[in-house]
Amino acid sequence: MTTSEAERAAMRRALELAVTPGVPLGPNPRVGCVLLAPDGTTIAEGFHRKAGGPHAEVVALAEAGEAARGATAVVTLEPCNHTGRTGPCSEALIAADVRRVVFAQPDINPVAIGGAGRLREAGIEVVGGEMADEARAINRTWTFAIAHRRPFVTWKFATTLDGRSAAADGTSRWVSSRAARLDTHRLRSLCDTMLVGTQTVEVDDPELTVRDELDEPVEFQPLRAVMGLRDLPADRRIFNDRAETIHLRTRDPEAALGQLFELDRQHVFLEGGPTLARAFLEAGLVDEVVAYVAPMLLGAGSSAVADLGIHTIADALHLHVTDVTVLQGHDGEDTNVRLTMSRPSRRS
Ligand code: AOF
Ligand code: ZN
Repeated sequence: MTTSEAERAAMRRALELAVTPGVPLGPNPRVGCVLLAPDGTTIAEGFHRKAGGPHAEVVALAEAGEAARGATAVVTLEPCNHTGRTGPCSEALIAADVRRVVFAQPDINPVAIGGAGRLREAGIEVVGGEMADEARAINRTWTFAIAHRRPFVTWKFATTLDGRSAAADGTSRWVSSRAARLDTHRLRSLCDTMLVGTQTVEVDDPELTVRDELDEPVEFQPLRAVMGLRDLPADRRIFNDRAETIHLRTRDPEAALGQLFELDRQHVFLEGGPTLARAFLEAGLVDEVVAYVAPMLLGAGSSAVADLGIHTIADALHLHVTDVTVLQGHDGEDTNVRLTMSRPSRRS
């Protein structure tokens, strides 16, 4: 079945609504909905504000009232079919006597699936898949986490041009320029969890909060997670009251991600040291790499990742570069290059 020009325009608008600024990220997907009258004019709009709040369809139906009768609902995600934090949207659309539903991304969340089938059963025309790629892109990590039953992992590190994360004496403070540090905070704010190892907490004592240009903590703080078996001193900055913190008592990346998934976490920003990076790489649990490279040479010092046991070039881990950006600071010295790379895979 095909869609009309008015429905495609409504879908573009619904995608815009879904990413309304200020909508908190996770654990729920971003969803937008537009209700169209039979003549193609807009009756009502809605978007999902936060977990626990009404779904996009329900917001639009409430705004439309009686006018929803005979309307077409254009939604960025297949309407849900479950009673979770709120009731099923499939039933709400049926009760409102909507005639047709056009949705973008099929819902693969096991608890919510079946909306399209339920609507068809009730005699409603249903078209799925319209602009599905665009819808998936705005819920990239939600989609990944639901599909893989674990959070998406972005590993971030900063090195010199010769791949050193710290000098031989352990000092590392200025490997990242100010521009790179600000950029890191921006990327942190797009994740729901920041993960480091106990070693990093003991040695570097990072606060792991998201801060703005004035170094003030922003409103929505990701969860701070530290993994490892050893006990940590309570006075570490990660335990301050600026954000929530959890200590995962495991050294196993898969177990840590499993626990985080149980906590509804979908995007982990891995900021630990070389040992933690190695553990995740060896487990095949790094999906994206963000590297800040400083125009500096050290010639000695620790590397971004510990020994992976690769002795010959044929065994190297390969990455695909997806973005290269020069981060220019206020003076010429303050420059880093950010490289974003996708999932490494071993060449066979
Ligand atoms: C949303 N917003 O607009 C739609 C969703 O947390 P619950 O119980 O409200 O259910 C969340 C699930 O409902 C979500 O993972 C997705 O599968 C489905 N649809 N969710 O948060 C919406 N339409
Ligand atoms: Zn719903």
